[in-house]
Amino acid sequence: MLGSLWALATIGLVSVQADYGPYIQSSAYDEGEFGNWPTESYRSSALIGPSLNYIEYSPACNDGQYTLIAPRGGGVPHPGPMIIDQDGHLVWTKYYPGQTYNLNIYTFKGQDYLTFWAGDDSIVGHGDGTYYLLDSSYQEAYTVRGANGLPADLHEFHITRDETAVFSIYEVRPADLRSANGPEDGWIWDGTFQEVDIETGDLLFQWRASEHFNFTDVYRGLEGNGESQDRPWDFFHINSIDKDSQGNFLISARYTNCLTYIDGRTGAILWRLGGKHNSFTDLSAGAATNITWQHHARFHDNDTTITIFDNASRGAGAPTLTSRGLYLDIDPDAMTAQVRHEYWNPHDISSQSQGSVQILDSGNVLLGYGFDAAWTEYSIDGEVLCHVHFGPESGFGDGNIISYRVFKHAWTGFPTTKPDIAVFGYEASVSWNGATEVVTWVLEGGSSDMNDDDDDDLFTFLTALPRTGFETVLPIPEDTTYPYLRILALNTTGHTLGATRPVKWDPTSDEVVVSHGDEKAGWSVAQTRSVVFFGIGFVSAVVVIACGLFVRLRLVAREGRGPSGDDKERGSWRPLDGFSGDQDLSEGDMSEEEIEFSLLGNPRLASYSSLPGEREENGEQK
Ligand SMILES: *[C@@H]1O[C@H](CO)[C@@H](O)[C@H](O)[C@H]1NC(C)=O
Ligand SMILES: *[C@@H]1O[C@H](CO)[C@@H](O)[C@H](O)[C@H]1NC(C)=O
Ligand SMILES: *[C@@H]1O[C@H](CO)[C@@H](O)[C@H](O)[C@H]1NC(C)=O
Ligand SMILES: *[C@@H]1O[C@H](CO)[C@@H](O)[C@H](O)[C@H]1NC(C)=O
Ligand SMILES: CC(=O)N[C@H]1CO[C@H](CO)[C@@H](O)[C@@H]1O
Repeated sequence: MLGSLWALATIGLVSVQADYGPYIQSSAYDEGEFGNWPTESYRSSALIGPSLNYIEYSPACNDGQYTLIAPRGGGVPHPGPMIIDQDGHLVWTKYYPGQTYNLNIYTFKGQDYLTFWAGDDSIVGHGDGTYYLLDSSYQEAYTVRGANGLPADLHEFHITRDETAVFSIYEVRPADLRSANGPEDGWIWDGTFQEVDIETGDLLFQWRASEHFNFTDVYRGLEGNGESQDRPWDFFHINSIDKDSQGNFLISARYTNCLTYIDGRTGAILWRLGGKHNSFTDLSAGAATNITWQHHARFHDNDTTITIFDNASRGAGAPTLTSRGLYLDIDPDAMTAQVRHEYWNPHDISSQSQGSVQILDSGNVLLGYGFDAAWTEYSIDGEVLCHVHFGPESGFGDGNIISYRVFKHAWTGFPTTKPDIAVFGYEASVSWNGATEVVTWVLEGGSSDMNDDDDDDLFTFLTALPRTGFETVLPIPEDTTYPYLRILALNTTGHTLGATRPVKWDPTSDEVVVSHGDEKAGWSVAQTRSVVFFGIGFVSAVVVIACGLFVRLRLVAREGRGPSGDDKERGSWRPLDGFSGDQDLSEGDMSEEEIEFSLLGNPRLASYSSLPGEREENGEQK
């Protein structure tokens, strides 16, 4: 038995990962050879996953947390929030109508929620939509909109330490624009923010820039706007809001080139950092206060420091200066500001809009480059640890694939759907959108497709493999005679978290059988099968996983393993010094054993899914 399990593990390990995985330092990727937005596709799911290019990599980025982006742009057919694991594989995505921005995770009343904005972003650079809070099963626990009917804008949604929500609003209002050489009866997009109670939607505080700022305080001219109600002047452009322990607010507004600290009771301006009325003495010879078109200001360290993404250049003409992350020490008694750390990218990214800075739980610092499809994880001192492209560098500034901000957090997801399964020939592919806790997939065979009241014991263990990537491919043992197959999802302690619907299996059929787990039909999954399963399969599964890990360690230890298939850029994950994606590793350099591995590994998903006669079982695809 051990022998056959070993063989299984060996086969399984190389064909276990259906996702291709990230590119490593691929210049072809960055030159756009794989398209405007390189993606992964899967057999068992119609979702599109990200295809990343790791330019720099360090194990210091491996904290087990997930990267959060909201891809959108001209090259993104179905925008939506997206969770990516630390090896670059899709974990969860969902398509929303309109566009999505600002995917993040907050703890609210003791529970973790995914938060993001979705809606219409076509209103000259801002939006009208809804903020969503999804719980750990990806259900909408709360939605938040602007109070008093004002439009909820895409630039900010932040849950404060008081467990309230603050967010941005762009409201069309009349204004006397004579001080800006405009008409007396002019129109503005007023820079507004609200603080509301998340559960009731009650308005707690509201602030309007036009009531506190002079129109001469900004760095953007009318540029032909302001004359009429349908062409208001966006003079302020609020893009972040934070609240401190004293109940005051810190906001960033792009066209003021400053951060503004606002009294949380009266709305009065207490101080400004940068811009035309800078309140601070700059102890760093200008570097702490010379911010321009900045984004995403946040307090840290008991409100004694601030992080900022400096320079979303406006993009009119190519930006020449490089964007930076800033970590500032603020002394509001002495009114001094000083650079504690700066985060410069050696790859010279100029982001003409958007962007973010996050101090991670690990102490590293993550920058999202907004309009340019990149994120970089730095040590706190500013050393680049990981630098990742999620779109080709040749397309930076083109807007084909962008993410407003990029965050990284711990997350545990238990979807309410069943896993998705696709079966063809002697391979069964399985994935489960959003399930973070699955470590083992168990293939079972049965004599009938079962109904709700059937006994789970009628299914028999066939094989088990560790989960890697979004989709895992399990080889169906050649001596299998069962006409129905299903796949169970197990967590680290061997408990069943879910099961695919049983699908009819005929190895001679030229049709791919697919069952999507988000469909309503079919029997429900028994949650407490672990005891029954334990006796039959769990021990075997543990042995398989142990064998698999051992084989994997051997593979990783091997120097210079070539990529597989006809795509020489890709392969399973390996350290950067082991393999550069642009290296030409011809098969001549590989041993027979290695070639055999490479033929088994990384099946071409495209040819699989384009087979004729593909059909859906259990109803139509969502
Ligand atoms: C606006 O301009 C007036 C007149 O110059 C000045 O007194 C006032 O302090 C300014 N307000 C702000 C917020 O800068
Ligand atoms: C601000 O200061 C930094 C550090 O001295 C410098 O690199 C950057 O170019 C300056 N930016 C502007 C807009 O002057
Ligand atoms: C945080 O700052 C406030 C004053 O701004 C101070 O009273 C408090 O003690 C500080 N807390 C910590 C943990 O340092
Ligand atoms: C595995 O799942 C079971 C059932 O949901 C749960 O009780 C157990 O705590 C889980 N194990 C781990 C390590 O999370
Ligand atoms: C800090 C920095 O590099 N700022 C630049 C951002 O982009 C604008 C517009 O291109 C420049 O004027 C700033 O100097």
